[in-house]
Amino acid sequence: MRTQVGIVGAGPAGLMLSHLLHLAGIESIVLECRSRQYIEDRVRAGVLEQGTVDLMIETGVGQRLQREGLRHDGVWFSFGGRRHRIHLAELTGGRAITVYAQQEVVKDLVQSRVEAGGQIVFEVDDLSVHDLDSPLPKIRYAKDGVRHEIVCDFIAGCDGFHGFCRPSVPEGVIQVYERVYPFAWLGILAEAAPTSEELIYTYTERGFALFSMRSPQITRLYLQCTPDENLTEWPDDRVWEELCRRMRTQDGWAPAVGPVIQKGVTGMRSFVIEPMQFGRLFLAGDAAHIVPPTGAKGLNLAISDVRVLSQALEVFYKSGRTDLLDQYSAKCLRRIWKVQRFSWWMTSMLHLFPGADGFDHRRQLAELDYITSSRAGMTSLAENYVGLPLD
Ligand code: FAS
Ligand code: PHB
Repeated sequence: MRTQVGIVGAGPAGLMLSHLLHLAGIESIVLECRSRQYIEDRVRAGVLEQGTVDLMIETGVGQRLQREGLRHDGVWFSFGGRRHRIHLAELTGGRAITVYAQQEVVKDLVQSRVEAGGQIVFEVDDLSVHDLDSPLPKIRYAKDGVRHEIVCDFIAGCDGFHGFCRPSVPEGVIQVYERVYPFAWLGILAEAAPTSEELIYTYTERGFALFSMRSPQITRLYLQCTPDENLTEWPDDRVWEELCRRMRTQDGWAPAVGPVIQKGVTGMRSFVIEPMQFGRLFLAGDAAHIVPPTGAKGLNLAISDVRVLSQALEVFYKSGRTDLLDQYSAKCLRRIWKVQRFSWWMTSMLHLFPGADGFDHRRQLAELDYITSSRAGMTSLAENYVGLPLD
């Protein structure tokens, strides 16, 4: 088989790349090791930056997002038993976040690719990449026991953190920058109508908690736990008791309790590789970087990577110019490190670190007091939270 761009991974990065290339008249094949059902049911992120929303609408895959997405012009920070609102839209010239689940983004992109006759091969295994530093890199894989080879002009490694493409880069080429946090998030989905219309980030002496949602019927909640937390020790009523204990505010607000329909623990790390390219292999999304979810940036960063890559590939195919491809890594990394800084800062401000003492607690409270009372402080947070303007 032959294609222009071979894409490994049908997550938000791989699917959006295939969609953008299609709009530019560039052919691609997406290879995914899971089934279509699995990737469309996988619970992950839930917050879209303004730039991600605009891109989906501009490129014709935003209809359902516009109908079902929940636009939020503000976000709340709760500490000392009181909630404080940051008016995102007022502080950023009308930009906001939209709550729309990652699996819905994936469904919309798969649907659009399939309707446009795009090629997505699900349930592949034994995938490998070859001749990355040649003009014709290759992807080999098996499907239903039959081996296949795709000859490409370029390969996009969009196969996530645990994927195959990054480890395929020869030893010594990639520099890794990493921070693993000494805590994790226990997250639940619950059939309970959200009792707040906007997200609430909560700091308490018992640890962090986050109130989010997926729809007017479904609440999404997280609480800080240990990295090796044992879920069997967290029956639903204990989860609710701890969530309400951390989140309840002096004015009597608390999340509504309801049946828990999904529960999981997500580890937290900051991870970046440099460069994000080796020969004709371009890495994007979680394959190249991980952010702790406190800043709600993972999905959005994956989308901004492939926006840069698709523009560079379009210029290459239209004019033969390779300068934008050569600049891909540096251009993405400039944004990635700003987003890493914001995600690390939100994580450091809102979580309890082992060994933290009274000084740390007072300092975190002072930081929260500053960002919710200083216009300069809240503007900086708002600008980063809705998504830094694209270069
Ligand atoms: P993805 O991981 O989404 O997609 C990679 C795809 O490649 C997957 O479909 C995988 O099956 C496939 N693949 C892997 N290896 C392969 C192989 N060898 N061959 C073929 N296919 C292969 N971000 C937030 O902002 N908020 C959140 O609440 C949040 N929650 C998260 C919870 C979890 C458990 C995880 C892991 C991440 C979460 N994130 C969250 C971050 C998340 O949103 C990611 O940033 C986002 O999925 C990145 O998209 P991709 O880079 O496309 O990678
Ligand atoms: C979510 O809704 O899943 C969510 C929201 C905000 C975050 C992380 C996750 O910071």
